Formats: sequence, structure tokens, C-alpha cells
Amino acid sequence: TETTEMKRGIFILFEGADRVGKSTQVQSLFGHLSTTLGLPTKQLRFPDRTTQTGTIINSYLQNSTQLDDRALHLLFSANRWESKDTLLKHLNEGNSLVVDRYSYSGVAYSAAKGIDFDWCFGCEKGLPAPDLIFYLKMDTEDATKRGDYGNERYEKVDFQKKIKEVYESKLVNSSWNVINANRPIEEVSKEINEIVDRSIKNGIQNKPIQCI
Ligand code: FDM
Ligand code: MG
Repeated sequence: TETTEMKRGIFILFEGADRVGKSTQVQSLFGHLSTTLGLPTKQLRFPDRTTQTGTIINSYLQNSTQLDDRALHLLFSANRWESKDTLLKHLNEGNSLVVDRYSYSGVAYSAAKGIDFDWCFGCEKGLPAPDLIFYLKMDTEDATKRGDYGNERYEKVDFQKKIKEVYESKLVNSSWNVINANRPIEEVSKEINEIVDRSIKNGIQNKPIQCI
């Protein structure tokens, strides 16, 4: 209402390997924020396959385009940079964002191919940083048993193990929330909702938006 001071939105990110349940949890948290808490919220995912860079990325992921690994990495990064202003606008206008993959996916998937980690990370520096990161953790074998596995380029057990290794040895740090994703959906959601509720109570929106 007009009498309450408007707060900026919260930037919440979900990361993890394929088929760990990110999209399901993004949707569930979106419902919690928008319906239960009544906060204006938007749901986003990267890559954004609707833009020009996204079109090239999409055809690569569906195995219909070949591309140099570093060129691809830069396209994924550019795909985030082109939405930088939109992300900031949403947050500053009070819209919270629940985002499915971001810079850390970019680094994890490219470094898992053998590209230098710091080179991969460099392209991300300066992008708006998430306020909260949820890393959904699951054994690769369990993830690969899930429906539709194997339809896209990276959905191969050995490569997924490498991705998980990059995340867990080089990206996840004490500020991330590591969530055991090998549990019923509702149990996972409940834990995530509690962390978000607590963060809001502790004034997560009062600090300025950070950069990566
Ligand atoms: N992916 C995603 C990357 O390789 N780099 C990136 O920067 C991002 C954001 O693209 F295999 C990979 C991860 C995954 C695919 O598809 C995106 P889904 O729909 O999120 O699985
Ligand atoms: Mg996928």
C-alpha cells in the first residue's frame, strides 16, 4: 500500500546439474513468494532461449549447431549481459526474481569441458549478483534416472559428474544454501521456503544489490 515503504526485490538463484529438480523448485518458490507472501515476483531462466544469442545456444543444445567451446561460453555470458538492465530494473522496481541457472552454470559447464576456470569466471564479473543461492545436490546416478534424461547435449553421466565436481569443489561456498534434493518435492520446498522467510525477516532487501 501507499503507506509502506517500497523495498527492492530479492534475487534468488537455483543452481545445480541437470535433472536435480531446479525448475520444479523455482516454480514452487515462485508460488510461495507471489501467493503466500504476496510479493511481486518474476520467474526467469538462463539461457533465455528467446533472444538472438538464445536462438544460437538453443540450436547448439539440441545438437543442431556445432560451435567452438569458448565461443559458446561467450554466447551464454552475453545472454546474461543482455538482460542485465532488465534484472536491475525489476529488482529496483520491487520485483523479486526467482532464477533457474545463471553465471555459475556458465562456469560449471564450461570448466567441466576443460576450459580455464578463471577465464570462464572473468566474463561474469560485474553482473548483478544473487542475494540467495540454492544449490540442489543429488547423486548423478539418481538424477540421470529421472524422466526425459538424455534429450540434450550435456545429459551424459560422465559429463554430469564433472559438472557436479566443478560446482562442489570450486563454486559452492559457505554463503550458498546446499539442499539435499534427493527427497520428496514438498520436503525440499519446505526447507527452501523457510530459508527465504528467515532471510526476508533478517532484512535481506535492505542491503544494496551486489555485483559478481
Ligand atoms: N548451460 C546453461 C551452460 O552450459 N552455460 C550457461 O551459462 C547456462 C546458463 O545449458 F545443460 C547449460 C546447462 C544446461 C543447458 O538447459 C540449459 P536447462 O534447460 O537449464 O537444462
Ligand atoms: Mg537440462
